[in-house]
Amino acid sequence: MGVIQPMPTPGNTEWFRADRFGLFIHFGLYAEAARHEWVKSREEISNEDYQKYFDHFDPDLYDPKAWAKAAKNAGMKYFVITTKHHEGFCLWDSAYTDYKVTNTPYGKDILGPMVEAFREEGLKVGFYHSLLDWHHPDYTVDACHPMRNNKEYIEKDKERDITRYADYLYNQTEELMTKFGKIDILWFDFSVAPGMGFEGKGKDIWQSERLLKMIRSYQPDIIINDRLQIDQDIKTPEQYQPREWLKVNGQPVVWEACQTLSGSWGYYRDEESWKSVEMLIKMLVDSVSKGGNMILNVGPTGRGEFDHRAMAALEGIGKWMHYNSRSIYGCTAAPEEFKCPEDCRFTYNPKTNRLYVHVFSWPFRHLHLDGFVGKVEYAQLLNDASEIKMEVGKDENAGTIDTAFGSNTLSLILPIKKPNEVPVIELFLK
Ligand code: H79
Repeated sequence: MGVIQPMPTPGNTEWFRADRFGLFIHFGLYAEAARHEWVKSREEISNEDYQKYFDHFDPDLYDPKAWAKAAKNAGMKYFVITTKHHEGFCLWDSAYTDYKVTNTPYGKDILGPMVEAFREEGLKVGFYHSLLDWHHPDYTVDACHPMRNNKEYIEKDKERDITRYADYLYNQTEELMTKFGKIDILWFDFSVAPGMGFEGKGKDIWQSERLLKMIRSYQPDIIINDRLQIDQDIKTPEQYQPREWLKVNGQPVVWEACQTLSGSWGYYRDEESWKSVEMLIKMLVDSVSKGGNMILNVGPTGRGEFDHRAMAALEGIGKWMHYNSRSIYGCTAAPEEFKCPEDCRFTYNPKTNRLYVHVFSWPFRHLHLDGFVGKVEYAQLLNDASEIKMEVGKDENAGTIDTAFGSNTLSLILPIKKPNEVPVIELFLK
């Protein structure tokens, strides 16, 4: 059947396209400010004033095994951790900086134990690494920089040598690629647009070609994202759901929507915009229905824990996944010949030839599938394998179904009560 295949890429995305669901973790000094991971830029905080977060970084409750269990129970198959975010703080014992976790009151490596714990739970390992660095002495000011309005700081750009920063980026990336075993994903963030009278930063500044060559020499199959300004394995729409399978030059590509629980990525205590479990499940389903993945973020607290709101979301999704993950793993967009009814999303498993109908708005009694007559061998609710009866072109007055849909309309007879947040009907195709 006509299943869309994305364009081939340098790395190996086969497992990634089957696993579909990952956990993003944003953990750094900004967890203590607890008001967005961009707090240093948003509030234009100097290095000196930001130092208090470094001096008080002590996530005493940090238990990577608990994080890994929470991810696994939510149905996530891979994770991506911020090794360094834009603030410049490093979660591992890098040889190239003192601005790292081992020099904080916590005093221990965070990254190594995390990698180990997630691997133990069977999750694939990904590293996020910021291209921006608001702490490095050679990193010049740009439109995103916390010191973009500070004349004195900008004046010193003359003494800054961005090629030294490029070497730092290279050396640290090399550490990440060589000291933690097999790394499955490398997620760079991001190339800066010009603005406010400052130049942008892209592939020439980062020396992206050189970086990519080195990364692939150590980790040939690794999946690399698109933000070095040279497309590699995945496109990464941030905080939006694409309207259709993401395309580059008209060709469908491998893609992953990165999404938050509440808007920010770092722990934000007072944020009120937490998404419901139902919305989060729909976003995951929507991604898979368009041939993509979703990576959902948790920003742990300064104590080193997933807070109760994040845990409740993960547990809610996990409960749904327990009954319905068959419509996610190994699934992709349905062949185009199948017309999706209103308020629904299709996913399709090419290996089993089953089509999954996700009903976003539960209708009264009937779900009509146009053009499906003769194509479905059996239908059931996925969560409990209860049969869904099917009828074709019954006379409206005689009983059950509106004949206006015609004889090529297959009508599914639904229970009155919807079984869970996002019910899934499994269609065994002929
Ligand atoms: O790590 C998470 C975010 O912190 C990071 N990517 C995810 C995974 C991210 N957030 N925003 N961006 C990347 C790009 C945003 C750039 C802008 Fe701007 C910030 C546009 C507007 C505000 C730079 C600063 C340009 C204008 C002001």
